[in-house]
Amino acid sequence: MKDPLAPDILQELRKAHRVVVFTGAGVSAESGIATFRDALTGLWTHFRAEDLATLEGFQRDPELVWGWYEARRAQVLRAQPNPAHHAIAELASRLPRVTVVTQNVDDLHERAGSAGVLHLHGSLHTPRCARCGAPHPLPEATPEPGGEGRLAPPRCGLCGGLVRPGVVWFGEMLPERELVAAQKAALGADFLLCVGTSGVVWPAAGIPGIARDAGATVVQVNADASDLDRLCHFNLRGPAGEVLPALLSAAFPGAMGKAR
Ligand code: BJW
Ligand code: ZN
Repeated sequence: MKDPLAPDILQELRKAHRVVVFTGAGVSAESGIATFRDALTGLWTHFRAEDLATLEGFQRDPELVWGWYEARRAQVLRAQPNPAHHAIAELASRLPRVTVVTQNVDDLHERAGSAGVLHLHGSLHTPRCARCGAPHPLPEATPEPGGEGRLAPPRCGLCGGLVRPGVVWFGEMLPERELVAAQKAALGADFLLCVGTSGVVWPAAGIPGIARDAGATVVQVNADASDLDRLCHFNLRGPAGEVLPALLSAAFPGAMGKAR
């Protein structure tokens, strides 16, 4: 554990030219979006990933899966970016090149002002046909799920197939463009900031290691211990919405004027 204001972290951050910010569910936790593996509140503590986050689960019970994802999309639409998202967006205005790589399926980084975010696990906002792959734009308003949160998925206008959430489920390949771009950014990074991820889901979990092996300084911000603790040069323990603004304003006096 290191003090976020430790001079060595600040110096490394100030002199960085190519920064990667690698985020997971913890960055959105203070916006009221549940994480996956936190002991009491994590989604996988209450729901079975095999039923809800696999293609087989969707094929078995499309109404259960579509209803669950639409409820989560509705929650994200009501949520607001928190100071962690704002600090990450502001970092891009302080340093030459900042690439945000997220495992999250929400759009809170974009709504905080981050551009060119690489979404390794897709998005709740880009559903597509499960049969032909055609995108299927949805209205902003989400229909009310019926009993037990079930909801019939829409049908594709082109082929009549069922529309599925635009996220990456277990056993599915990550989007190639995003994964390659993220790995390339990690290879070229001199500083990688890892925020709010347990680091257990692959291949995304390999991103910090790629940066570290290529010589980058790797700093983790996490409320708890994670699988990435040993890999990181510095571990900052605490809520991202507090630690990141503190880190930013210590590194760049005057930063976070509005958001803190
Ligand atoms: C805070 C905080 C605060 C809280 N401030 N911090 C065995 C070994 C290795 C790999 C495998 C294996 N068996 C199977 C695999 C592959 C599998 C995998 O990795 N499984 C592991 C779980 C074992 N991976 C895949 O299947 C991937 N595809 C793939 O490998 O393709 C190739 C292939 C194809 C076919 C056959 C074989 C290989 C796809 C992975 C897709 C993951 N999808 C999900 C769901 C997305 C849709 C949805 O949203 O429903 O992605 S799972 C879920 O986990 C989601 C997340 O993006 C992902 C990562 O979770 P994340 O973000 O780290 O959240 P948490 O909850 O785990 O952690 C939160 C952290 O925040 C914690 O550390 C807290 O402490 C912290 N925190 N509050 C700061 N306020
Ligand atoms: Zn179709």
